[in-house]
Amino acid sequence: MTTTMLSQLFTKRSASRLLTSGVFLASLVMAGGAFAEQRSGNVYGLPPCVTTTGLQIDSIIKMIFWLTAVVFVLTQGTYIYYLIVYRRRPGVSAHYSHGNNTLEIIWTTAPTIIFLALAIYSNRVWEEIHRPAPDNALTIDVSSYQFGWQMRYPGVSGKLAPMDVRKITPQNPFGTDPENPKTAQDVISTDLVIPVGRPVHVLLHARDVIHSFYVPEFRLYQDCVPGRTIGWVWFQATQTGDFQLACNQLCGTGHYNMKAPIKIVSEEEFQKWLTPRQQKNAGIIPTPPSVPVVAPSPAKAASLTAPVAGNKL
Ligand SMILES: [Cu+2]
Repeated sequence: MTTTMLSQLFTKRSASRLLTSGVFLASLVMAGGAFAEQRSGNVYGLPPCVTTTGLQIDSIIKMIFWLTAVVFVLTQGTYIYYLIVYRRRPGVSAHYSHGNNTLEIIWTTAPTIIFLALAIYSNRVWEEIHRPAPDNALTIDVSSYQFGWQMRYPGVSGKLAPMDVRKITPQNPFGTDPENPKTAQDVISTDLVIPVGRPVHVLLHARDVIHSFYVPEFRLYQDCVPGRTIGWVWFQATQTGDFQLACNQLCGTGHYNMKAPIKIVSEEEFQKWLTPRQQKNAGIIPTPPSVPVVAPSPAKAASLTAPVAGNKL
């Protein structure tokens, strides 16, 4: 690059543009920091993925990302190469091209094939995600409202009390039948506790306005619509951990604070959490331990503390 070209590049106007771009980039970096505070994992990449269907979505995202990256480098590289090699030079006259049919056919056909292949593959993943929940799925009623979430788990019967969206009122937020004995047995929670490795089927409801069930780590985003039961959503967690359910539809002044903790736990821990609540609602009083606690005799106590052959720590 010659000195004249450099001086042309850095005029007053371009300097101010550079400054604006710098401020914009700095804002992006700061916004990234704020984002990182809320989400675990890589700030500039995707958050960790903890569901089986999420992994399938990630495979599409990664495929599209790398395809786009390759095309970007190829096209922009060619563009920059031509800009430099065929720049305006004294004594060199311009060459006028009238197109090339072979090239036109190639760069029209290639993207068409790529887009069709991506559409077919994406559609296959979409169908797999939207198939009905497996029979062993745990069904949870997720109810959204301004500005919070409530979950309803099945009681001791293992089945949720039936509900009707038309019966949802402030006094009956889940739209269940008060006369049905299962209604009192349902377990209500403000946390979404789910067992790892088991399919979870969520029935999404909204009591007032449109909300959205949004968990980036599940790669899941589905609106909850008043007067409707959204029943297609199910997922299976692949690892334990604490996450956050956040509303992703601007639903009012308290929208920013409309969140609920998600706890993915082992099946054993899940039963430890759910069973006492089910028993309490069913009026079952926990029975005392059947084996009485008796202090061992001195001889027995000595045998208990003696090292056992073959036991190695
Ligand atoms: Cu909201």
